Amino acid sequence: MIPCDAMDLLLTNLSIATMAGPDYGVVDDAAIAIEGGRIAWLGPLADLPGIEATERRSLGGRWVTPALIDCHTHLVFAGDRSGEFERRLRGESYEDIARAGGGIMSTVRATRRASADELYAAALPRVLALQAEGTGTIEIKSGYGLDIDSELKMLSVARRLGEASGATIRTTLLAAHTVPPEFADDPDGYVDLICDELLPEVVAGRLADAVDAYCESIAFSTSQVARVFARATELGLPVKLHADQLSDSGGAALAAGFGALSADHLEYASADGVRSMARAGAVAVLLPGAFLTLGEKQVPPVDSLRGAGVPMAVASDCNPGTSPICSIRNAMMLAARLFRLTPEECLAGATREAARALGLDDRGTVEVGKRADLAIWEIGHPRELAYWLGTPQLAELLTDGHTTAP
Ligand code: DI6
Ligand code: FE
Repeated sequence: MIPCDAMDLLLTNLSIATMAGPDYGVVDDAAIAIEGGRIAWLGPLADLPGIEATERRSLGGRWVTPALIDCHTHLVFAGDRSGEFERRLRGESYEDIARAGGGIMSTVRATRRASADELYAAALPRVLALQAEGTGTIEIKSGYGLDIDSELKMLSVARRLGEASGATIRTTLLAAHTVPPEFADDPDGYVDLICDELLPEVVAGRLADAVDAYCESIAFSTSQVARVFARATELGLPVKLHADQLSDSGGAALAAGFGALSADHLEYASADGVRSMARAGAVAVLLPGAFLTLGEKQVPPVDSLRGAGVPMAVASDCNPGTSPICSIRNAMMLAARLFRLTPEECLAGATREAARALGLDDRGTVEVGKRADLAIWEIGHPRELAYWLGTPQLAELLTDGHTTAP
């Protein structure tokens, strides 16, 4: 459709990987018109209708993709777990360290002690690092508080990070991350607290956009997760799940049964779990940073997921225990090398499918009507985005049509 109003911004002399069609949805020699923070027109420059624009910019042949989306992070936390990494390198397992009071609980102790301002100051550089490499939308989970006040504190800090940075922050309540020591003898009592007190408060304060849980032998059983998910659903919040990371706990099928937005990790997901996800339209969020850091051997069933038509997202899982990687670009390269995703699947996984994993249908591709969340790159081809490791290639990040980085 040819717009008749004046545009805010007209970008010319660029190539687009729209991610809205096969082969990256490439449009060469293109132009993009932005109006009111939305994409109003795009196509070959030769087809550009006579457009009035407040600002016109030539991008000198650079590539434009949807802004990246990191759909699974735990980047609000305090403390340091590098000592645990050393212990694991010497042979101790993640589960043994967790059972001995380390692991997630180590970060919980530090996060409970930290003030909201301290948490905010520690997390802001992580948000800025993601933005600096082209990320416009970041999901942040709670889960290192594990009591009402500390979980609310984490979610409020996450909301504040969005206001300050210009990134869209989507928050997820992960109170069912591990059983806190106060409930060591009564894990179901902790699940009651989540369902009866915490979830209603979070909903009343509009502090979370979704609810997650950690379904694993060292965390919560499928029946405990089901209680949390039933309550979240009743209160109108979508769910997602840390599923089948260290063992086949039936997590993928459980998530699918609740119509989850996504099931994440999935190294040990069964064939049945994959089929249920395909039927439910749940996204598989793959987290190669955790796989690498834990020295895992079993890769997620990527061929089955692909064959069944399950959309695959890729995320950093930025957290101090299992994925000390504050980079979606690095996660993309690792997904290609370790999980054998194609570079195109990696880029789709950090844009289109990541948007879907967050339930956001207004971004993730470059199409008319979508938000003008665009990353502009110094690259020769979009496959390079899943090829270079730790190499800055971002020229500019636009969110809502405005420059957000560098
Ligand atoms: N995501 C998680 O929530 C757990 N593993 C993962 O990949 C635990 C994170 C942690 O150890 O702090
Ligand atoms: Fe995680």
